[in-house]
Amino acid sequence: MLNTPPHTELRELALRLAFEAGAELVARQPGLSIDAAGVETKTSASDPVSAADRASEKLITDGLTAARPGDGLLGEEGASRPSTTGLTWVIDPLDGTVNYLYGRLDWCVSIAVEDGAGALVGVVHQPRTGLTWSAARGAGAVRNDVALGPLRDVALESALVSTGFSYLPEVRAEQADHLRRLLPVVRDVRRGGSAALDLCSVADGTADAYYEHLIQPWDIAAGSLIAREAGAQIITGTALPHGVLAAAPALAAALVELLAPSTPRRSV
Ligand code: LIP
Repeated sequence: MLNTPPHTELRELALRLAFEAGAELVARQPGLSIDAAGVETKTSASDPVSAADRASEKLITDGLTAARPGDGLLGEEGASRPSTTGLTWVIDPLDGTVNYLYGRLDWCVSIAVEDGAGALVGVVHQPRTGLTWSAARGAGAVRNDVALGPLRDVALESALVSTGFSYLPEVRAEQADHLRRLLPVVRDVRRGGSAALDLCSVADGTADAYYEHLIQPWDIAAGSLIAREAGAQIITGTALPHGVLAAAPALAAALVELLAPSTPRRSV
């Protein structure tokens, strides 16, 4: 059995580094914009990355390496290291990149650590609002130290549903088909631009559900644990191929039935 430190030590490390990275991002944000020099694109013309993303990831991975050199790393901006301890850190150094580059407040730092059974600890920190969500597997979820859950399990017609869209144009056309089916039967839809914050909105009740197709593991690693520990069912895999859905159980079942039939296929 690997000598895994108690949740508290891992959670405190993730919180410390999320706050440090958040401060770095806040300091850099005024000098950046979506069309600033140095902002590049990744998977498509609408998928930006900046020096701020990379600086945040370096700050986090340097801190993790100093504290826990044997742990694995998986980061959105390229961090990758196999684990010798059974633990791997999954990092989105800036989730909500487009929002960040437009000078908006709705972006965050997302850090999770996983073992063989999935996420063990998750932290999502939104510097511009001072909100921080965190959870440890089996130990519940909090937002700024206030315990989260249980969730309202509302019917479809009363559900406020968050979602997001791929950066790939061909996938977006298919995702629009989902929206066409969803809009007439739910209370309303929100598109926030950060999967991590969307998952935390389910955890704290500021949304009833979140789903998205073709999302990346670093976008959802921490937020999925936080939502689950607040009482949400997290559906991925065969029930929702290439996607993730978080909601209270009955609502989750109703949404999967509505969404699963036509699932966007990965772009070839
Ligand atoms: C974002 C996700 C969001 C998705 C966006 C984008 P990024 O991640 O958090 O849910 O809809 O298209 O992928 O690019 O800001 O790290």
